[in-house]
Amino acid sequence: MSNTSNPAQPAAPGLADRLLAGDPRAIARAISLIEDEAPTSTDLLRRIFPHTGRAYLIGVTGPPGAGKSTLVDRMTQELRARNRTVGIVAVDPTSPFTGGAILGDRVRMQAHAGDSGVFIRSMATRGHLGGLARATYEVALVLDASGKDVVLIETVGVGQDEVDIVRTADVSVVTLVPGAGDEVQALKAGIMEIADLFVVNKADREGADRTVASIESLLALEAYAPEAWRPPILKTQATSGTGVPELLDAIDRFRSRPSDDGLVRRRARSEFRLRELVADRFLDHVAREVLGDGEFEALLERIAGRSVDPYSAANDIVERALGRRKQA
Ligand SMILES: Nc1nc2c(ncn2[C@@H]2O[C@H](COP(=O)(O)OP(=O)(O)O)[C@@H](O)[C@H]2O)c(=O)[nH]1
Ligand SMILES: [Mg+2]
Repeated sequence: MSNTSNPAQPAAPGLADRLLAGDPRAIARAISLIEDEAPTSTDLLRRIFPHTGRAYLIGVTGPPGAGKSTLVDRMTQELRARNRTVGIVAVDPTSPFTGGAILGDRVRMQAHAGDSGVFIRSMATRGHLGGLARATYEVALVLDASGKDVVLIETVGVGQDEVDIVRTADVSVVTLVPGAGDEVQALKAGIMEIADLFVVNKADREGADRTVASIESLLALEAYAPEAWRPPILKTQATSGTGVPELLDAIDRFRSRPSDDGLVRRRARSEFRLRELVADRFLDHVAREVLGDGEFEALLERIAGRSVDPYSAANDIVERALGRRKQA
């Protein structure tokens, strides 16, 4: 079902060590193993996990064309100027298909080529059986283990995948552009709950202040405790870099906010991943050892036809997996 189901296959000798030493080729190899859901990737992740947790994960999300890639590039420049190393994961469904995004990414990669303090990787959005959010998180772990101080995760939109990806990060930056008033309304539900900071990019364009105002009016509806973090709204112009230092300063303030919210978030993330892994492995076990060929599919049919309810079906499967009941 996924790469995590077979922990036995050892990773290539030396790969983890080279990765931990920051070798770019080892980083690239490790990411490929994760993307391919290679059985050895689990062993690799297990080896590197004790060396992770040091990087700060910054999620940058927003609609296509908002300027996220440009912004991430500028943030990277600024972070390098501040002597921090940077890993970038761009999860952009347009990247593999549209020349524009690929070209943009190539230009970006060239801009940082030769700087061993930066590692950039675009992720395909298709074909992740274990889920895109998990693959993204695992790639972030690799970059973390390789010694990057900051990992920037660029992702498009506000679907469930993206919300899960953003939950992976320590801080989420939601990027909007002038004239996005309607968008702000539409994004309300998904985005409001995950945004730690808002960026109104393309501030050189008309209407930036109106967009700021519409985000503010949404924030005004939320009840913030006096000591709670209230998402600031920053105006940037990614093409020139205007506002980017202020954005990074705001992220630093968020990071050092006087609450244990950061720890709570990391715990929640661990819980999410652990539950997911346990569920996956259990389902794998069920598929291999408990259910007969085609039984799962047949069960789905019967549930759809209302001859079985899913609660009884699930109970039955669990009982059988635990060996408490013989197959009917
Ligand atoms: N006018 C203006 N254009 C920008 C700004 N930031 C990005 N762009 C342009 O917006 C387009 C989309 O940018 P991109 O970073 O690829 O957006 P993404 O799809 O969100 O990653 C590009 O043509 C950028 O040059 C900005 O601050 N002002
Ligand atoms: Mg982009």
